[in-house]
Amino acid sequence: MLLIGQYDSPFVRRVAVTLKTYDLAYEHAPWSTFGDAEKIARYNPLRRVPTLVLDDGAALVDSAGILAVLDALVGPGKAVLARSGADGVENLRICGFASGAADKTVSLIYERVLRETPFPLWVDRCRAQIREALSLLEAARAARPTPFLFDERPSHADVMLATMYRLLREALPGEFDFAAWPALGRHSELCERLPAFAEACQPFNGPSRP
Ligand SMILES: N[C@@H](CCC(=O)N[C@@H](CS)C(=O)NCC(=O)O)C(=O)O
Repeated sequence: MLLIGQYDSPFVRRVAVTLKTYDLAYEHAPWSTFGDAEKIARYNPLRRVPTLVLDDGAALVDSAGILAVLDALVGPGKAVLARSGADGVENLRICGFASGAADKTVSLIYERVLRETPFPLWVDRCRAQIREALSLLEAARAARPTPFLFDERPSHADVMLATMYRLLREALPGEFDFAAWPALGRHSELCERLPAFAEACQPFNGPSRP
């Protein structure tokens, strides 16, 4: 398998953490969505990451769909990041809000970096969406007494929470009051200590205006 994209993307990173957790071998092409767009286009006309090229040449896009394929590939016994039943619903709920906050973080980064004069209405909207989603996620994390969200082991929701939080902290450090989200800060520290997170890690290397 070939994973395309840099580890400063929370979406690429969640796929890499899953591949590593499941002991699935892969090659990594750390291509930039802007600088290496034409290389990515050979596999994915959207020129987006993550793109996961399977051994039969099929290219998968969208991290949630990629994780569903990886869970199915290893099977229920080995898909240790997946959850079922009531935990499965909560897992998807938290993944949805955390990946949505990551989407809005990426939008805000592009607005700040790529546009000569950021559009205030869009900046304010993204900031409010991120801040309020993070408050919802802070409450969800604080309400759970276990080391990770559901038990002693990380889930896909734990991974998405932590990869989103790291992007937000690194890319937009002055934009939010991170002290308002202490449970998310502790959660991030716990996840970042896991070997799979440490191996799939790079400092933020955002887009630049051509
Ligand atoms: N919903 C997608 C989001 C992926 C995404 O936003 N990727 C960004 C990098 S973090 C990207 O490819 N940006 C370039 C573009 O959208 O043109 C997923 O979960 O994989």
